[in-house]
Amino acid sequence: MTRSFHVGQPFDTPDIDITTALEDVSIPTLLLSLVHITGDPSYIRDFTQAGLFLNEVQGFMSEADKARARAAALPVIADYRDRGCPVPDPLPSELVEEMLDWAACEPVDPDNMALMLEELDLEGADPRRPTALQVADDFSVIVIGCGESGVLAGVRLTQAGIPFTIVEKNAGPGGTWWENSYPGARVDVANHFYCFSFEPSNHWDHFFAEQPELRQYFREVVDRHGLEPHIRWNTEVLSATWQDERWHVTVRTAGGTQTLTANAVITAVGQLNRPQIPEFPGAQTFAGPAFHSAKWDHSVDVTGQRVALIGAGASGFQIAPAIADKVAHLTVFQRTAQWMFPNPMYHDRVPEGARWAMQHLPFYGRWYRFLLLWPGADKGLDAARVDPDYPDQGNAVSEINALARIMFTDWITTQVGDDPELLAKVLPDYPATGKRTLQDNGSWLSTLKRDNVDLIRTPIERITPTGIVTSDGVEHKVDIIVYATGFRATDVLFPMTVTGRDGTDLHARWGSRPFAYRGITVPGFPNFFMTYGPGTHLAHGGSLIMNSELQMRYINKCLEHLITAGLRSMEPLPEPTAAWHARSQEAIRKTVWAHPSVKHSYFKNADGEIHTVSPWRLSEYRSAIDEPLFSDYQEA
Ligand code: N01
Repeated sequence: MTRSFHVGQPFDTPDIDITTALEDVSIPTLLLSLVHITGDPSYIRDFTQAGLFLNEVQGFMSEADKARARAAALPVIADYRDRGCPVPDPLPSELVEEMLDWAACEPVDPDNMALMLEELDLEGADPRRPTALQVADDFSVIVIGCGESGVLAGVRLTQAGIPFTIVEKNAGPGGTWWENSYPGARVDVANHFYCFSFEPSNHWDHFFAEQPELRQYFREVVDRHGLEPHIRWNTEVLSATWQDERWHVTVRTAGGTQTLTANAVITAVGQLNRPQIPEFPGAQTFAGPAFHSAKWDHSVDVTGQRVALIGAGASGFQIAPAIADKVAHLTVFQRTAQWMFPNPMYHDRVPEGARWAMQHLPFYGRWYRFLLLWPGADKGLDAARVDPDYPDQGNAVSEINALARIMFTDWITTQVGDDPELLAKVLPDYPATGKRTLQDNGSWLSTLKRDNVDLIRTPIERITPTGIVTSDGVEHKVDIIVYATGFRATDVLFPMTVTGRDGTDLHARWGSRPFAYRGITVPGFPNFFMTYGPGTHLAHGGSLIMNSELQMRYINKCLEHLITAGLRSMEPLPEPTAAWHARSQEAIRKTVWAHPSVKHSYFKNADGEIHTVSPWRLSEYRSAIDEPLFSDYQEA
C-alpha cells in the first residue's frame, strides 16, 4: 500500500511530547487508530465492553477511562514510531464494519455503511474519482461558478480528461467564502468534515474555520489541481441558451459581453449567493454607510459608531459578537428568534496535540471525520420528520423533536433566565430545528446582555436619514446599517436567463416552484446539469461539499455516457421527473421546516412552500444518484 495522506506522516516525536499530545486528542478516534496500528480489535472491544457511549469528539468517558486509553496508547504509538511508522496492513472488512458500528454506538445500516465507507476511503483510492476518458477535441463543458462545487467540477473534469472552462463572477475562488468577509465569518459545519474527501483535512486551525482560512483552502485546491488556466475570473454569466445542439453562454466581463459555446453546462452557483435586502421605505435616504453582510464595506470603521444590525440568521449571529466590543452601540433587529445548538467548541482553535494526531496517527483524521459526520447526518432528519401520532404538534413534530426543544430551551434559559424580558425575546415560538439551527458557544446571548447592545423585536416600519423607525414609533438613531438579511435562496439560478429546447425559459417553466430530476437535470434542458439544484439544500445536517461530490459523480457519469455512446444530448423524461418531484414534495411537507408556525425562513418561498430543501437521508439521496438511470432520459 502506498502512503496516502490518510495514513499520516512518519514521525520521530519523543515519548514526552506524545504523552502531551494525547491530552488533546479525541479518545474514540485514538482507539480506532490503535486498531489500525496493531490490527488488534481489543482497543475498541475492551472499551465497548465497559459500556461506554463514544459517539462524541472527546468520548463520554470518565477521566479514569480516558487515562486508561491514553496509557494504552503510548507504548503502541512509541513502538509504531520505533518501527519507522510503516503503512499499516489493511484491516479485514468485517473489522472495519465493526469499528464503524462501535464509533457510531449503534449498528450502521447497509445504505449508510456504503456511504460512510466511501467517505472514509481507508484505501486512499478516492472512490468518487471519475473514469479517465478519450474525449474528442470539439467536446467541452462550461461550469458556471467557482465556489466549492465549481472547484470540485474542475477537479473531476480534469481527472476525466474532459475539456472545460469555469466562468466566475468574482476575482478568485471560494464563492461564499470569497465574498463573505464580514467580521466573525466562519463556517458552522465542522471543518474536518466540511472539506473535500479527496484532499487532506488535517491542517485546520479552528474546528470551525474562519473565512480567510476557507478562502485560502479553495485557492490551494485550485492550484494543486492546476485549474487556473481553465478559469475566467471577473466574468459573470448573463444567459445560457440551447441552440443547434450546443449551449451558448453569454458572459459579461470588464471589456463587454461575449458568447462562449459548449456541449454541456454545469451550474455551480450555490443557493446562498445573491444578497437579499428588504425594501424598507426610506432606505435610500439613510445618510450613513449601509451594506449587506455579504458585501461588507471594509473602508467603514465601525469603531465607536452606532450600528444597526438587521437580521439575526447565521450571518447576523456571527457579526454581533464580533463587533459589539468595538462599537459605541449595537441595535440588533431580529424578526424571528432562532434555535441554537449548544457547541462549546465553536470558536476553539484545534489544540496542538490534536493537530499532531491528525497529521501522524494512521487514519486518525478519517475516523475523526466519521465521528463528525455520523451524528450530524441523518440524526437531524429524525428530529425534523413529522410523527403524525405525536400529540402536541403545536410545539414539536415528534418526541425526539420535543426533546431537542427542551434541550435548546434549557441552553437559552441557563444563559438569560435572570432577565425575563430578554428571555421572552430570544425564545423561539416554533418547533426546534424549524429553521436552520445555529451553532452557539454562548457568545450570542452574552453579546445581547451587554450594556451597549439592544435587541429589538418590534417590526421595522421605515428608515430615516438618521436611523430606523419601528412600528411603535420609536426612532433608533444609528450611524451605520448592516443588512444581514440573507440571500435569494428560493430563486434558483437567479438572475441568469436559461433557455432550453424550443425556446423554453427555465424560470418561466419553474415559476415559484423550481424542480429537477433528482435535483440535477430538467426536462427540455438538454445537457444541463445543476449542483445544489432544487430540492438538494441540506437543512438537517451533513455537508454540502459531500452532496456536491455525490452530484458531481452523477454528472461525470452522464457526461461519460454522452461521450462514449456518441450522443448529442440527454435530458430527463417528464414522467420520472414529475414522480421525483411529487415524492420529494410529499416528504418535505412532513418535515418540521414546513410547520405552519415557521412564518419566515429561507427554505420557504413567498407562498410558504418549500422547493429548495432535501427531505432525504444522505444515504437515500446517495442511492438515488449513485448510478444514472438512463432509461429515465431522452437521448439524441
Ligand atoms: O441569512 P438568513 P444569513 N425584516 O436568511 C432577517 C449560510 N451561512 O445570511 O428569521 C426583518 O438565515 C431574517 O429574519 P427571519 C447558512 O446556510 C453559512 O444569516 O426570516 N428581518 C433573518 O434573521 C445560513 O443559514 C455559514 O424572520 C428580515 C435574517 O434577516 C445562510 O447562509 C455562515 C427581513 C436572514 O437570515 C444565510 O444566513 C453564514 C425583513 N424584511 C451563513 N428579511 C456557514 O458557516 C430578512 N430578515 C456555513
